[in-house]
Amino acid sequence: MATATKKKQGQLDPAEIKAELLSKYPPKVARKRAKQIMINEALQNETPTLTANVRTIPGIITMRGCTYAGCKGVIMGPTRDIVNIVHGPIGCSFYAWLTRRNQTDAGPDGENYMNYCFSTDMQEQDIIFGGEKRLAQAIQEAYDLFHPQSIAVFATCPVGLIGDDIHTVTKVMKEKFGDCNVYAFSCEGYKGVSQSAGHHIANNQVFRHIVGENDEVKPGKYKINLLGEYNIGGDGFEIDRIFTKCGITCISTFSGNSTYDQFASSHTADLNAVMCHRSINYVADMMETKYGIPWVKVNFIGAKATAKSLRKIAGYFGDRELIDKVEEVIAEEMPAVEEALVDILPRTADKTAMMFVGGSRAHHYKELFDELGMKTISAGYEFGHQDDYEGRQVLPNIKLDADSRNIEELVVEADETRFKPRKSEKELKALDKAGYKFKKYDGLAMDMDKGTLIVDDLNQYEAEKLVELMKPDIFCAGIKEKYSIQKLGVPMKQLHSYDSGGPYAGFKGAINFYAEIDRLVNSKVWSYMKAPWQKDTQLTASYNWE
Ligand code: CFM
Repeated sequence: MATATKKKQGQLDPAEIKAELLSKYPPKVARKRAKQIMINEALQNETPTLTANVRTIPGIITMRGCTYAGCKGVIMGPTRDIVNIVHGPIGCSFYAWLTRRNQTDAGPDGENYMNYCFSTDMQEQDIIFGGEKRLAQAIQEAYDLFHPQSIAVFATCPVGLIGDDIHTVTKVMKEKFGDCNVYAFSCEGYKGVSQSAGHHIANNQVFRHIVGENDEVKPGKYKINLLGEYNIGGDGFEIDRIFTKCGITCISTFSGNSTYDQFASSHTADLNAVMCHRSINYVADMMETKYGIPWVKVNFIGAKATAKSLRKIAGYFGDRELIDKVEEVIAEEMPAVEEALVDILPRTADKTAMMFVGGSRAHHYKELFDELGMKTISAGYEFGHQDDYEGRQVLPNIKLDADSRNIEELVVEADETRFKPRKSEKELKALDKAGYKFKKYDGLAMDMDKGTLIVDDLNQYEAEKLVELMKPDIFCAGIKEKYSIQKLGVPMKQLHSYDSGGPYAGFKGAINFYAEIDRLVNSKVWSYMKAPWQKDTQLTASYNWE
């Protein structure tokens, strides 16, 4: 055992903690992992210092998911009126069915396929003789039963391995139907190193097959798209409530509670507000190039962040009417938030948190912990890229590897008739002078304190070790981590599914989150984790497995 563990808890410096995490590994693995563990300096380097978006070392129990999960589950899963058919063995569908808590509201049209699980249920004979006929049959059946506007097909690993041509099948079916847009995603689980590759594949196909399909201009004065918001636990509903109150029209959300038509007419909006940068920045960039819609980074997690994001949107349009309305809404919503904090803050202040979630939430939720007076002592992503950690200024210096090159990069050009700059050169200059930044994301590291630990693709072993060494008051990750962490006597909050809670976005969401964290970090139950004989030296006893 390394000497570091002999020191008392809380006395270890970050370098010792890093050394301790690595000490268990064989030298080659330790060298690789060392590059994915960064003692934060909060610098805005031009060249990335942390390695990310690389393969997990075989044998390590990663928290990551697969490419299919990122495409079918994350980006397309929350759409409500597109029939999403999984081409593959039933397991891939079953385990992607209703497992992410995206909420939907069917609205007046009543179309909602969220509750269904559509699968081609491939069998051995399809693997041997090919599954294209079975896929065509499944598409036909879905069309006959539901007559949806659109059907999407998702490839699972075996489909790629046997080489079914899903794109030709969907093309033929689209032509046959004439009134239903059918397209496919080559998002086999093995396509990339994580679900992040699936986001990119989904972005490409949504842009190629849906965005721009409906030129009808929708009513509304201040029209935006909200990109990278998936309505987990109703977050999107709370953001919609706030937008409506402010008079902001959301043409399309990518993709919480979204419809086919929202995507199809999203190019008519005047601003793209990007919430989760990792999962959807490709669509934002492509829409800017093709249609001239600028994008800004926003965050509706945290009351202050919500206010800041609303001001950012209002500042873009620059109309006094909207600016005043946004201020009025903030003034109306904030007292309840402050009131909640007056009660809770004394119980949460100076406590510590750790967060290891996906590719953006560790950053977003840090805002909520800041509001609770809690320090984020260690954080990281499962599948973030270097720009998500260190800011988009490192983009030109990220070295592409074979895995990244494997994912198609669409070549996009300005649309001949529909490209329309939303702001004049003069207006852009004025905005720039006022400090308004487009296409900018500073990443997680900038907001983390100096000396905190940022870890990419944290694994099961390191998670437990970190908790043991740093003893946070709360640990945030997903269901796979939940119970192993709680067995260590530390409360664990799921930030993917919210443990059935939420919403946590917007003003009302912030209040919900404060109450939830207060309940978790101040619960007495954690003090009962040790048996009496483990705490009192006068007693001797042991568990029967010892
Ligand atoms: Fe974006 Fe997400 Fe996330 Fe993500 Fe996800 Fe998710 Fe997530 Mo789970 S799109 S990167 S792939 S914010 S499902 S809604 S919680 S890992 S941090």
